[in-house]
Amino acid sequence: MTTIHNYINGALVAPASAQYLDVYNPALGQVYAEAPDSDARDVQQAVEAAQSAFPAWSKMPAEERSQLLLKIAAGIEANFDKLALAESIDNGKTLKLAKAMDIPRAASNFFFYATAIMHHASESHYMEEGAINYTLRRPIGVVGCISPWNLPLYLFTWKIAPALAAGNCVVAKPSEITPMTAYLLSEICIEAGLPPGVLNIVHGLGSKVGQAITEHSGIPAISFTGGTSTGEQIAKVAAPKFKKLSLELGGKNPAIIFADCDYEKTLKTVVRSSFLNQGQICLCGSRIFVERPLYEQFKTDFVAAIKNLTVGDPLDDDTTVGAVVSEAHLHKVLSYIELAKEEGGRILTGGNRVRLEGNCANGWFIEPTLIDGLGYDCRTNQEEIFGPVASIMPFDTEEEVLLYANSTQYGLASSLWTENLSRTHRVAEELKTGIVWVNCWLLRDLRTPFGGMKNSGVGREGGWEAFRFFTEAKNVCIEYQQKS
Ligand code: TXE
Repeated sequence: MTTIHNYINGALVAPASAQYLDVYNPALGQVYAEAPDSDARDVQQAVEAAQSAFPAWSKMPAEERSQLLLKIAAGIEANFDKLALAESIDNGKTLKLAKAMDIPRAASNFFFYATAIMHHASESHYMEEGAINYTLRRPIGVVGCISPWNLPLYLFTWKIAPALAAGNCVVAKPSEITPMTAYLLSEICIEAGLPPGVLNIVHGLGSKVGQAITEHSGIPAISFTGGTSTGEQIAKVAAPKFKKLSLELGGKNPAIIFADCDYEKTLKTVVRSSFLNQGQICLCGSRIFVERPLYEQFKTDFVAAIKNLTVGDPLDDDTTVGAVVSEAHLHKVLSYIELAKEEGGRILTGGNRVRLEGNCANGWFIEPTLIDGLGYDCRTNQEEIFGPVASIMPFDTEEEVLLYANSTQYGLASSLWTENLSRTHRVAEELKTGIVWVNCWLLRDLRTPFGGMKNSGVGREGGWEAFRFFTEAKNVCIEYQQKS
C-alpha cells in the first residue's frame, strides 16, 4: 500500500489531520493506496510557502526559470514507464494510452512553456501625439490550479507549467480520485531542484481542499478543469472576491458527418473520438450526426467497428477499452444507458457492465455502447455522460444539423467530416464550440486557444492565452515632449 504525501515548501509531508483517503485501482475495484485527507490548514501552509517563494521565483531571469522547468520535463521523460504504469493503475485507462498520450503530453506541457518564456515579447503602442505605451505583464502571485481525474497528469501539468513559467507560485490540487501521478511529479520537482514553495501540491477532497483554495484571500487566481456544476460552485465563491477565473468544464460534443467525407478515415477516427479513454475525455464526441444518404451504411460499419474493440485489463497490450474511473461513475454511466432506453433509444451494441474473468473480476468495466432512435433534445443527448456511450442520429440539411449540434448548454468541441471546402468554412463558423476539428480529432497544437463557449467554460488555455491568464497586464504610458 503506497502512502501519498502532500508536497509543501519543498518537502513531502503528512496532512494536518493525519487522516487519509482510499485510492482505488478501478481495474481491480480495490484500494491500493492512500492519499492525504487535507484541509484548510494544509492549504494555509502551502499558501505561506508559496508567498515566501514568490519574490525570488518571479524575479528569476527567464532563462534560469526555463532551465528548471526543462529539468522537470526531462524528469517526466526519465520516469516515463513508471508514470505511465501509475496512471493506468490509478485511472483505469489502458497502459498503451497512458504511454501514447498522457505522459508524453505532460512532458510536452513543460517543454512548451519552458521554451515559450524565452520568446515572450510584450506589446507596445506608439501615439503620434508624442507618447509610447508598453504593456508590462507580471506574474499574479500565488495561483490555484485544480484538476480532474480523466487525464490526471496531462491536465495537471497543462495548468501548472504555464503558471510557473509566467513566474507565479502555485498551490495545486489533483483529483482525489487519481492523485498518484501528481505525487510522483512532486518527487520529480524535488529531484529537479525546484526551489521550495514554488509549487505546492495539496491532496484531498474538493469540498475541503478545493474549497479552501477557492476561498483563500492569498490566491487571487484560480484555474479549474472539471464538471460544470463544480465550476458554478467555484465561480460563486470566487466572484465576490473578484478573483481571476479560468474554467474548463464539461462538453457534449457533436461529430458531424457529411456524405462526402473520407469514409474510412472518418469511421476510424469517430470510433476513437467516441470511446478513447472509455469516453472520459471532455472532448469526446458523444452525439454523432450522419447525413441521411450515408446513415445506414455508417451505422452498420460503426457498430461492427465498436464490436471489434476489446474491453479488458488496462495493462494488456490488446485492450482498447479499460475501466471507468470509479464505482460511482460506473453506476452513473449505466443509469444513463437506462435513461436512454426509457427515452425510446435502441441499444445497437453494448449497454451492459462487463464482468471480466481473472484478475479484473471486480473491476469497473462497461461495454462501448451505441444508441439510436433518440431525438436531439432528449436528456440522453443533452447531458454529459462522460463514459463509453454515444448516440447516432441522421440529418438532412446543414441548417438542421447546426440546430442539433448547437442545442446543448455545452460548447466545448466539435468535429466536422466533409471534403467540401466551402461547407467546412460555413459550418465551422456557425458551430458554437471553442474548438472545431475538421477531418481530425484531438490533434493539438499547444499554441492554439483551448476552451469552451456557453456552460463549457470561461476563458481559454494554451499558448499566449494561458500567459495572459497567469499574468497581470499593466499599461505604462510615457509622454515625451515633441520638438516644435
Ligand atoms: O469532477 P469535479 P468529478 C465532468 C464529468 C464528470 C463530472 C464529475 O461529467 O462526470 O465532471 O467529475 C475538485 N471547490 N468532468 O467529480 O467534481 C475535485 O476535487 C473546489 C469533466 O471528478 O468537478 C477535483 O480536483 N474544487 C471534465 C476537481 O474539482 C472542487 C473532467 C474536478 O472534480 C470542489 C472531469 C469545490 N467545491 C470531469 N468540488 C472535463 N471537462 O475535462 C470538487 N472539486
